[in-house]
Amino acid sequence: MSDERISSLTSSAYQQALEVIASVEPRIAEATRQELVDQRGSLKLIASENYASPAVLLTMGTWLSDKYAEGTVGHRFYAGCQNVDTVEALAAEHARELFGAPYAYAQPHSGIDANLVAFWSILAHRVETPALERLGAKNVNELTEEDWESLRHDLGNQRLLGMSLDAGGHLTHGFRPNISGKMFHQQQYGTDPETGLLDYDAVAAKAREFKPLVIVAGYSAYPRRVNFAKMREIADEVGATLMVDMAHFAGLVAGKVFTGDEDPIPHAHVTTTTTHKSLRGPRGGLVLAQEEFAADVDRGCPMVLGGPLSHVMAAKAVALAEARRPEFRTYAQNIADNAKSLAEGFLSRGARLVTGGTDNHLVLLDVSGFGLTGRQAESALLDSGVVTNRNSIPQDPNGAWYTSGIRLGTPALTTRGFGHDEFDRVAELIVDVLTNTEPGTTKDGKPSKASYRLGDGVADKIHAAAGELLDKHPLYPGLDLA
Ligand code: DSN
Repeated sequence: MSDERISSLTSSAYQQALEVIASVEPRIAEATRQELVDQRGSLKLIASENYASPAVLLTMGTWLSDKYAEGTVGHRFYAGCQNVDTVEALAAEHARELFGAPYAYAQPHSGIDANLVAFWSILAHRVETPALERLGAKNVNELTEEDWESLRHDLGNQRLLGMSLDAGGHLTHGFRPNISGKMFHQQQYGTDPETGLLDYDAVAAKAREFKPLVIVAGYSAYPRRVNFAKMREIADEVGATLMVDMAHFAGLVAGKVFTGDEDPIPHAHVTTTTTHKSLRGPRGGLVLAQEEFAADVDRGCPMVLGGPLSHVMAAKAVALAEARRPEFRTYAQNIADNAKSLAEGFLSRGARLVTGGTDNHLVLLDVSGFGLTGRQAESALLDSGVVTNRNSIPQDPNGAWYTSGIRLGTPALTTRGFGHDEFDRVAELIVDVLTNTEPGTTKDGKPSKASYRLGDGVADKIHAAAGELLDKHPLYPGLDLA
């Protein structure tokens, strides 16, 4: 079908949908319409966001949402799940084919859920199953109270080694305030203090000393590629299970930008991802696993997940089918090329980047050189129509709330068609805003980490310049909600 025909059908579908919604709660119809206006009119640089296709978005708005289907394909706790079975089986099939994974589980509602399913599948496989075999029981219901207490103690006393938050890891990789940092005894590996790069020898030394059951690799704010073959060697040496969280870079894996040692699928025992970041699907999660973990991952619902979101699984199937098309590889390569252009744009204007650059989809800009905290920079940029998020940098003196960094990613604007010149201009606009922002003071005149003063006229000037770029690359062209 032609792009014009798709736009025209999408336009009528949403005009009518919003009219129906407005007949019940007009404020929701208005907020939905306004969100499109806002996303169209700003530079979306949040590294974990994207714009899904109309086909993916439309798939989410159906009566598949009305069906309960706890369990797995062909083995549900409710009657009448034949269509959900079709949907879930197709989502899993597309995921297996796209990533070359032996097994895929499409139910997780989010990345945190996908990681919980992965953790519990590893605990089941490595701790629970051997204990049941040893005790001659089929399942935990057959255990004596005493045996159950002992198994429960073992399940709750395992070790996890993950990347620290300030080095670019995710809060679900053993960060204390998250459940992963509470259910496991956790330790964290960081990056080299000089280069900001992963030091595999240091990770190996820590693993040898700590002897974790699980090593988690993957990141949400590390601007470099990871050698997953090396991470697997480390895991094998200490008898750990390697889990990779590829939520941020799944699109680069799907698009074959990350191959060989940089492709986590053949190296990890279990790989998790979200589907809405560089993969450009609906908001949700996926777990991919080697065959030996499949049966335990399949227990995700009802072990740690509520009933599957069938409408979202359907949209995952549509997005994964899109990602299997040849043009997705071009898109993925453009994401990485554009991140390099953005990085070069900053470096050529004297800004400092963590690790000195990027070879994935994101850059981490150290804004302390502008005399600002991440929070001040984030706010000044937002005032100027540039949507980013503040982020800790390694050994951040401003902690995880105020931070010293701004994380910027290229997946969304690459979807809009931005290329090298546009990303260089984006870097120029950001440097302009930060150069013209001063830290503010608290009510009693002390230095503030939150308040700021943006120079007169800067916000309007940057809005206008951003608008010129955005107008050349319209979002959902032809979709008219007026
Ligand atoms: N919130 C996602 C991110 O921005 O990286 C990960 O949870």
